[in-house]
Amino acid sequence: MGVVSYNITASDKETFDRDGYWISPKLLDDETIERLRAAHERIWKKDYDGAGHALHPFKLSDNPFALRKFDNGWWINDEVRDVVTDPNLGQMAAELLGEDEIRLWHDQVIYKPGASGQETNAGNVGWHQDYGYWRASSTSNMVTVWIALQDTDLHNGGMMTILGSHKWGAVEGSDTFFEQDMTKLKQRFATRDWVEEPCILKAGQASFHHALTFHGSSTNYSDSPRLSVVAHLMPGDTYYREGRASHDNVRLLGPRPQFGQRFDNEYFPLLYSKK
Ligand SMILES: O=C(O)CCC(=O)C(=O)O
Repeated sequence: MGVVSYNITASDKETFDRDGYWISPKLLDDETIERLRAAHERIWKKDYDGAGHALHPFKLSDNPFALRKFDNGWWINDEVRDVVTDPNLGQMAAELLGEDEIRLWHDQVIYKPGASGQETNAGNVGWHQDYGYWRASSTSNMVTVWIALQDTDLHNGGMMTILGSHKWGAVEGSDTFFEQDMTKLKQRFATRDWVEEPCILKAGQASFHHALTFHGSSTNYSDSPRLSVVAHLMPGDTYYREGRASHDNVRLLGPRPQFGQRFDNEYFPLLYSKK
């Protein structure tokens, strides 16, 4: 149960630093994968654990092919919480980012319906940089862990990353997750070498991508939904930075957030500390 322990090698870190992403070995056992798949079903039925609430209440779209996304699943689901706060995930993130401490920024539970061969872009995730949304955070040295709950490739709408794009810095207007015209976005952002790399994962494997790495995904042509659980992780001393676009997480600092205030309260659990 939980995330297996894995020590990042020098070669893994070299890959992450060079390419902006790294594919892990299988991190979840089959039982945990099944529990998370069941957790998905419960979440979409609004069967929540505890007496908690969502930061953004989820509403099912009328379009059956629309992407479903639930932020902060760990607030309302025990299985998601166990995985996205797992110390082993934190340790891998710390070693890849070269940080001593890792906290959870937030998670996402993502469901991309199968379109059974139909052409639809309703499940697309537009080319974007995660840091395009996270500029209220003091550092871009953050990482996203995208955990597959089934074998995932381009046929079922798997993610693609743009090789080495984490070296491009924070690109203006890169908060384009919800724009679904991939061609248009490519025309906008492909001002340098644009090499699309598919993240091909077996169930239980994860891709770790840097917060500045461009990524996105297209249609799930298969007959089954593509399920994932995603942890966005940050260094332990990340704080609220002045003069940057806001993010809903800033609300979690309290009614009067201060520039310089660390994201270190109970909404941002510490996963790992080397000290
Ligand atoms: O699920 C996808 O296809 C993309 C998710 C994403 O953008 C992310 O996890 O940062």
